[in-house]
Amino acid sequence: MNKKILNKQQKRRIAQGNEVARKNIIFNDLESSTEGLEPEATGLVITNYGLHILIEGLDGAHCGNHYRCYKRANVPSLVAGDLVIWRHANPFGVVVARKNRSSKLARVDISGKTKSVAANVSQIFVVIACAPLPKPNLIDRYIVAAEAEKIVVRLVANKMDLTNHKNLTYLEKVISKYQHVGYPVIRSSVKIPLGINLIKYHLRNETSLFVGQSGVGKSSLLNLIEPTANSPTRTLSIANEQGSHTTTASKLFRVSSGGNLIDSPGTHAFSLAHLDSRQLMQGFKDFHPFLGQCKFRDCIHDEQSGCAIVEATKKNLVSATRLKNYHHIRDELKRT
Ligand SMILES: Nc1nc2c(ncn2[C@@H]2O[C@H](COP(=O)(O)OP(=O)(O)OP(=O)(O)O)[C@@H](O)[C@H]2O)c(=O)[nH]1
Ligand SMILES: [Mg+2]
Ligand SMILES: [Zn+2]
Repeated sequence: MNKKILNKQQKRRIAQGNEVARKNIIFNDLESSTEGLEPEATGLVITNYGLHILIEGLDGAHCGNHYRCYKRANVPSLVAGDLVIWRHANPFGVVVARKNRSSKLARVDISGKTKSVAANVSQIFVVIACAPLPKPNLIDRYIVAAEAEKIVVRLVANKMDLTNHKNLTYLEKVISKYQHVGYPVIRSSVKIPLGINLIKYHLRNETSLFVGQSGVGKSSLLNLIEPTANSPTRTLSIANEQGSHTTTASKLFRVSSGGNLIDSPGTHAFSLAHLDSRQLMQGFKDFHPFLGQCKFRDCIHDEQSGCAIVEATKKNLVSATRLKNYHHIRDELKRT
């Protein structure tokens, strides 16, 4: 067994920035050695930097402090909000286990792998704005991902100071659609400011997650809610009014007025291919009163005659856009 976690040569190679060598050295040592490691303790994942993980110690002398850690190879993937068992060491601690998750908000990435955005989240705030204008298809996807995990959903309509006659009409149409389904909407602005105390109020005693298109102002809201967060923000591209993916990894912040808030990177797409059709329907709770009323038991709720949900769209009881989004998402689910 190695006496030291890292010898001089290994430290020099790491200092030279050889990332592959660094990963191999650390991993080999982690798997083979326990020397220099303090006893097991609990920790909270603040963020996953890829090569290492930033955790907050939750007990003993390490309580409230942040530590960089590697994880043992047998530990499943870690994301902001995960609770872990770890062992302190210098310069890197070691995560030895991940605790069971009460929830995980996940999507499928380009390579087809299910990727968690955050863990142990109790509510999500879907942030929308008048610039960039909201995409209802994306909003519905966040909602489905949250409802599948029984996570409370709230919407935040940010940048209210930038509304004009044209974009306000569209924004209010979107807002009323989701209010009709039963989702609360907070109107906010970082510049005026507006709605910040209401968001803070709902953050207390919860672990919350900000999701939304790039550039809607998630990190700006976070910085106003918790100035010590100091999360990077960036101006929208003037050419297309799109954000530039300023936040690159989900990161958890302790809010001094109460609660944990996880800021996540903006997305232009959010694939839900990992869900099954039952979970998908869970995300469309405005359809539920009509289920069982379709003419055919195996109704796929499209234009076929006798579909009670289609009929409901004609009476404006259900949004036709939501039904269209339901079909979009259903078409990409794995066959279950
Ligand atoms: N006028 C106005 N501008 C805002 C408001 N909130 C954010 N912004 C601006 O919008 C731009 C994008 O804000 P960010 O906070 O970086 O957006 P984000 O949602 O975190 O973006 P990603 O990290 O890329 O997902 C910045 O230039 C902010 O200053 C607001 O309420 N009003
Ligand atoms: Mg951001
Ligand atoms: Zn039907």
